Amino acid sequence: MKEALRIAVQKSGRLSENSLKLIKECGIHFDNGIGKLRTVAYNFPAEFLFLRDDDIPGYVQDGVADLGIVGENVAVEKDRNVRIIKRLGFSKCRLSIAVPRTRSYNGIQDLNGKNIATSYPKLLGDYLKEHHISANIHEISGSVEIAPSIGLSDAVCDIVSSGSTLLTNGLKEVETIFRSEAVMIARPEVSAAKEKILKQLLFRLDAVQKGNNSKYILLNAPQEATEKIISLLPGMRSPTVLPLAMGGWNSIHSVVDEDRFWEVIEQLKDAGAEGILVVPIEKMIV
Ligand code: PRT
Ligand code: ZN
Repeated sequence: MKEALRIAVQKSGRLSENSLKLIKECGIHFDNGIGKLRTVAYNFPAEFLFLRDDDIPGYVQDGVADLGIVGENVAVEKDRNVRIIKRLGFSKCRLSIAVPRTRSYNGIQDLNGKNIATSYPKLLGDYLKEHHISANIHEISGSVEIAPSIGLSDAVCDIVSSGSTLLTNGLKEVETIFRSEAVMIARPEVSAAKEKILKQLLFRLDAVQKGNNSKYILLNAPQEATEKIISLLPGMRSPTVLPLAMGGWNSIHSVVDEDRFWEVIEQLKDAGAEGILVVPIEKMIV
């Protein structure tokens, strides 16, 4: 077989669906039959390994896989010799310290001498050290949130997303120590042939991400408002302006950042834009 990039993705969990979706959006297709541990893409030199997320940084370091998709929290906690080559923007969460809701909390110094249960001893240890706090880290691998109620610890340090797990366990979030999202990690070095494939993959990922972060916008504007409207729309190079069949009006097309979208729409309406259409962009190559 020709050289192929070996990419490790989570077998089943919070990262799986979005990891596979992103790979498909990059135009890479494969058959991932249920229970398969390994599969080869039909139309791109890549093969996929389906693993537990905790194992991925180690496998990437050891060269079993060339790339992997994991939460940044896992990438940093495992402290392996891998590099983060792309932030992927999904599975966002934070790692926080929480204490029982009924306990008063006046600042991080309150954690001195306390027992803190966590599955993230490195991230927590680094944070406590940085803040000159001496606490006992109690490493447990799951159900961290119940540790205070069963008398195992005074506090927890766990992943939070909506906050409902903390709430239902009578805990309150008091310190956010790390913000995470899914990232792509890579071995420090790959062969020249694999580096070439990696470049192609990163190019596709970029196009997908830029497309996802932008909207294509079309609107009608009277001639006298056209200049003002153009000044509100950056566009890839500059907006497209086409005359409408009806005299005195133009159709203006442009690309707008998802983040600035609602703000820009308001300004366009105020400037006299009508019939505004907003269309998703599948891929964007600048
Ligand atoms: O089986 P495997 O080892 O592969 O998976 P896993 O069970 O270890 O991980 P998984 O699938 O739960 O999470 C994978 C990654 O998703 C994590 O490493 C994070 O980067 C990210 N992520 C995003 C989350 C959450 N959101 C999340 N909410 N990981 C875990 N949680 C858990 C958290 O541990 C807590 O129990 O959800 C609960 C909190 O959620 P809220 O919404 O109640 O605050
Ligand atoms: Zn895991």
